[in-house]
Amino acid sequence: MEPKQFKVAVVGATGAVGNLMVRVLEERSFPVGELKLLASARSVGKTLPFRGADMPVEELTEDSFEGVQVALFSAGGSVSRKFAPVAAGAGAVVIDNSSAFRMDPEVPLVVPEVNPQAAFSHKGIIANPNCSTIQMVVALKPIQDAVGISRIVVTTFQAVSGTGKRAIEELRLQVSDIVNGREPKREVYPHQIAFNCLPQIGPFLDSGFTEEEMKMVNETRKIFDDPEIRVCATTVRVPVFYGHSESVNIETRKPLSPEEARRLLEGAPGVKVVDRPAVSVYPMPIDAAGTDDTFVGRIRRDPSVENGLAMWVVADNIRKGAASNAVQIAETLLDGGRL
Ligand code: NAP
Ligand code: 3JN
Repeated sequence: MEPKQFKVAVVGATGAVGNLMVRVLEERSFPVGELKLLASARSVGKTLPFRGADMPVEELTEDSFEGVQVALFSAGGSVSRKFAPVAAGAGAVVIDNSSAFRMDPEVPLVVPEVNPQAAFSHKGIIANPNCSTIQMVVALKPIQDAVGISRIVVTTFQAVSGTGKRAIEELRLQVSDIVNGREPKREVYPHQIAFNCLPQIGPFLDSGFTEEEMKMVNETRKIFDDPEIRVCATTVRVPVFYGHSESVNIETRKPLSPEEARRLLEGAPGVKVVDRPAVSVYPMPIDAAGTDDTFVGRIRRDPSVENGLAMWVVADNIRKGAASNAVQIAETLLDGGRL
């Protein structure tokens, strides 16, 4: 019998994440029988390579989803809010990269290494978490399972690719302008990003936290199915192209030594422990970029609290943090016989 093939749509295919979704579908040999690349009217006439062919980009419309079985969305929240229900209504399983449905109790929020079973309860839409949440929960899952986590304090160092293709270009141009003695231009971020750090990702809320910070709090609770877990996040944009880094401090419910934590992490799916401080070996975004693993190092006791551990967690934000996680969700459905 011929293996089953699927009609797959990628919405936002010309963007930083969508482009990579197409590449990841190819790299991971997802059984794509037919591929539909969708973006705004601006992109009609463009093509993207897939399995050696140049595939045309079409304009996203209400009629785009006829016969589509899997629809990967990454064109922002307003596009998802309008078109994800249209795609689901046409019979597709939508895997949505935006925040539009993440906290909807009817929509599973899935990281395959952490809560794969949640995917099977979908009603047409599955949400992909925020990139900063994904890498943190992949690293913390084995510890949560073994001893429980009561509190997380996290500071992120987020690459510009998380803001999309215009931000990648803005950092490149600003670096080039500055090293050549020209005044840097600023369009995407509120301040110069080259040679700088911005302690703001997304709009500020009345609480003083940003939206990005609250995504980490609320999504972690939903994915771990633990409304009690306390999370305090500070999210910072740094002049790195690819790869988010995170300084993570946790308080565990039962004691866990750094050695035991390291052993648990070494056996965890999707995790690579890189932790030889004596020879300056630890995770760095330049090494994580282009991979699908979550790298953990600097594992040590946090002596400032009882049952405290500190660690450093790095992953490619648009691969594991977005495109690869979305394709892995589709693979989870496929392997579970739900496609
Ligand atoms: P990007 O590089 O700016 O790309 C945006 C994509 O959306 C482009 O393909 C664009 O098409 C398309 N688009 C915009 N408006 C559209 C419309 N009205 N109709 C159809 N297509 C439209 O952004 P990105 O970095 O890829 O991110 C896209 C979205 O993915 C974000 O807004 C966010 O919701 C999500 N995201 C999630 C994570 C995560 O943490 N999981 C990380 C990054 C991004 P054109 O090229 O034709 O304009
Ligand atoms: O800034 C980053 O590093 C990640 C950005 C994610 C993002 C950017 C624009 C809109 C999101 C997201 O996935 O949470 C959204 C959104 O859909 O709200």
